[in-house]
Amino acid sequence: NATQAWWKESVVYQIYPASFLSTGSGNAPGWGDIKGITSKLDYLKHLGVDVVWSSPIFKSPQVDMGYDISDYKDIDPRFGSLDDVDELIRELKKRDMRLMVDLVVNHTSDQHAWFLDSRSSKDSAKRDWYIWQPPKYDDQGKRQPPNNWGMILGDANSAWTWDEKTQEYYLALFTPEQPDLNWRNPELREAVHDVLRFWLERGASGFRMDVINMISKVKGYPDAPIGTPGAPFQPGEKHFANGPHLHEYLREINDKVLSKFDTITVGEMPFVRDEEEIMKVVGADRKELNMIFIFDIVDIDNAPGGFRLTLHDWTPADVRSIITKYQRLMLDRDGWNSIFIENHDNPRSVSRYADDSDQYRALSSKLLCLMQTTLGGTLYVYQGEELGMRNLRPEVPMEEYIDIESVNYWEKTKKQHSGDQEKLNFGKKVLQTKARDHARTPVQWSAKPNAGFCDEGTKPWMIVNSDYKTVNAEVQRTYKSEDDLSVLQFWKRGLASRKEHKDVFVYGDFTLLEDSSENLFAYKRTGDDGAAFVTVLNFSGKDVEWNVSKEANVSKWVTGNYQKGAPSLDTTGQIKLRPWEGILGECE
Ligand code: TEU
Repeated sequence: NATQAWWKESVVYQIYPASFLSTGSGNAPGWGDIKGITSKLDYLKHLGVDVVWSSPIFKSPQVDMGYDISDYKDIDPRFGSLDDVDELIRELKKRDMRLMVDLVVNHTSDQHAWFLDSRSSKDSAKRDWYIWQPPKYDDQGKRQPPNNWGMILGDANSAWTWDEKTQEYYLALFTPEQPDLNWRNPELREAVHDVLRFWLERGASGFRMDVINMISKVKGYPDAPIGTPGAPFQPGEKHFANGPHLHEYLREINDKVLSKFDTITVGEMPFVRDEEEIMKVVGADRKELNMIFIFDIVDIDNAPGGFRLTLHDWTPADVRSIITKYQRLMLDRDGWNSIFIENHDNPRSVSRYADDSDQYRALSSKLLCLMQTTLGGTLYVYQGEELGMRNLRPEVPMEEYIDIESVNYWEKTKKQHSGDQEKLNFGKKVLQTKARDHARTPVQWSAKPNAGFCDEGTKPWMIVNSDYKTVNAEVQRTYKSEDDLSVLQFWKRGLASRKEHKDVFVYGDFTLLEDSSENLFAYKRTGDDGAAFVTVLNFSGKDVEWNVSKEANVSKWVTGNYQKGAPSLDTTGQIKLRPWEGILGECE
């Protein structure tokens, strides 16, 4: 019986600003801009969005697409200006919507004034704002980094970068251009609090906190366990994810800043699996964060102990058990969670968890919509997900994969395996399956050139998916019939129904109804006043039979992604679900 709150009921829509819509108001042709976001607020409002989270728009050399910030209080001219943000906030407020800012404070850009100062000399007043360590020497007397932690973004090189001038290494977990901040330093923490205040006072309503569980590293920087035998550098999360002072730092943020405003907060928390650790952050009584992004579902295809760009077999039953685990955990222990299966760091969900063939793309996108809109928690929709946008097509050459992680990975693969066609093909397959690029192609607004993302004569910063003539917002806005709703219209209905029955879908109890079938996921959601719904999802391209149990107690099937037919199914006994069919039933 969680207490109600606006941030629990909100639908959050994530915008990747470079790829959302280019109006030409920024200074970089072919880049999306802030005015582009503002111009689409009516579209988002009609969809059912309450909060807009934009990935970073701050000054940045854009080594990692804005996740390398060089000034937290100014806007990158590629996206526009502070005035444009003020206008965005005003226009959001007019529509009773809010802005969530992407707060990237585990690290800065190496061009941030703080880092330039820190690296200028060992005596710099900001030396201790970053993580500096003397080198180690091996048996041959060769200089080595302080430990074996590997860099996260793609090339599995050292996470430490040598600084010639001051003869020490600095820690940079993502790329050398993203040095990690030293949160042990109280002045640095103050400076971060100041950044939060700056944006809240300007009218933002909260934060998505980038890799916030990495801000506390284990003292002494011990070596990571060997996950990939033979590799010189290893994933070091054991010593930097959910480190010793994380909760202290989060509570300090709450105490000094957040508690003075009415905010929504979500922490990005890769690697964490431990339930106690999770509850310490999102437990209702903890005063840390409202909720976090748990990575189990988006990491489902990672090799155990490996980096993200690896492959691993999984089944729909794994998705079912992960979802069930967290639905129960939050209800049983009074915590709160986020629901998401897409973001800018992952492939498109329809390509990954369902079937993106022309035959099933729309249908199975709707299946994923039905699932997400009927699960408990705060719902996050990623731009283009509401259109059923899919991964880059397989014929797209590797040169079009331009994300830093993909580029580093592909360079490393070519170097290590030149001449070994099998290994090279595997590398390609990894990127075709999992590259972050898939989520970063321009949003497909229409069938016009460049999918309506930017002017016809301008080259978009990144390749447009070749399917834009059939997959775009304009065609999906046209209503054909009840039996032929587009993915966009289906999302709109799903979000509206989630709001109408929020006691059930947002706050209600969760009961798993099917846990033995290979491809079926069926659950019941029950509100405090007894209202209840049952969702049945067929995660396969085959017909599947299901026995509607007494416990389900369905009085009628109200809708489904095939539209036609669902309401005529039996409410007891054996029913048959068609390929990728999802249905929703109302209970007695
Ligand atoms: O991502 C953090 C993160 O650990 C992953 O999602 C990461 O992209 C993946 O593991 C790579 O293999 C956040 C941002 O969302 C991402 O875009 C940034 O690159 C990263 O932090 C650094 O700021």
